[in-house]
Amino acid sequence: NLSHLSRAHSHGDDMPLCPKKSPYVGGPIHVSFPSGLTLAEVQRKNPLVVRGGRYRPPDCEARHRTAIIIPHRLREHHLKFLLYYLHPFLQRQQLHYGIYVIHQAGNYTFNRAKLMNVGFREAMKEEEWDCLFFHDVDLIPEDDRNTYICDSNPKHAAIAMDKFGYKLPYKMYFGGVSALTPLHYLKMNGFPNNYWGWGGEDDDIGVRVSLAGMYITRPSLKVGRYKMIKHKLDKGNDINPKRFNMLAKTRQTWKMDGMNTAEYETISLQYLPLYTNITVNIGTED
Ligand code: BGN
Repeated sequence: NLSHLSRAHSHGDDMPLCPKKSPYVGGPIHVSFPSGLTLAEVQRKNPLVVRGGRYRPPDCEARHRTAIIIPHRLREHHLKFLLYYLHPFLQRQQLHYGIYVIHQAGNYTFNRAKLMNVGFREAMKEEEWDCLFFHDVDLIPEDDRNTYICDSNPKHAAIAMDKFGYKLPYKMYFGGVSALTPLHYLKMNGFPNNYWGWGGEDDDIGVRVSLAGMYITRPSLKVGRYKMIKHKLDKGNDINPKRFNMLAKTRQTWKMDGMNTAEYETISLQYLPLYTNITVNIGTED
């Protein structure tokens, strides 16, 4: 009789819904970056995470299904720390979740927002996620009460980052970590595809939110705290000089450029132990 083997991962109708407030959620998290940490160690610490970086609470039916989308290139070092903190954090919140890393192939200028569009489409192909967290690879949440679920409107979660003195740098800031439902995402036609290099794409996304008739919600400054892993400006992600002009035109462009025009070629899809790795060719600027 092998029935005991499948118990932990069977999700029949008999399981109770998880409580509204998880009993495992604490308060502030002390974030440090232990040297010598390996992915094998992260794996060992998260035995209930299954192939592709997916998890469901073992003893109750989750109320929320959250996909984490992480645009990435040459930041394995940051990814390791993020996974180290994020997996236990999401488990303490009793979420059904999956982590997707969207890796930009080649060495053409980085395009964070377009990678998010790829992540949205690929994640939604696989499961009925009810919330997507668009997450920079170098930001670690510092408080358990920063719940990774969606609001009735698009949520900006990274309101208080250490590099900005734990304050919002400016009122319309929408960078770092944000959370949208599939409906929010489609309503604003996703994110822009044409911001190559650093800067402005997050502001464009913030403008889209209001052009689509929505508004930005935020956790409190106490809860929406993040530590950024220190780094220099990446090679292949130079400051985008066109960002001012593009940002001035969002009102004219948002319906013509976004989820409806995101073209890319999937090079590989790997279900790794701690995350789903999707490598894509997103082309170049025309
Ligand atoms: C802003 C950038 C954002 C960036 C924040 C925080 C621009 C557009 C020109 C108005 N916006 O200045 O992309 O996330 O700083 O670093 O550069």
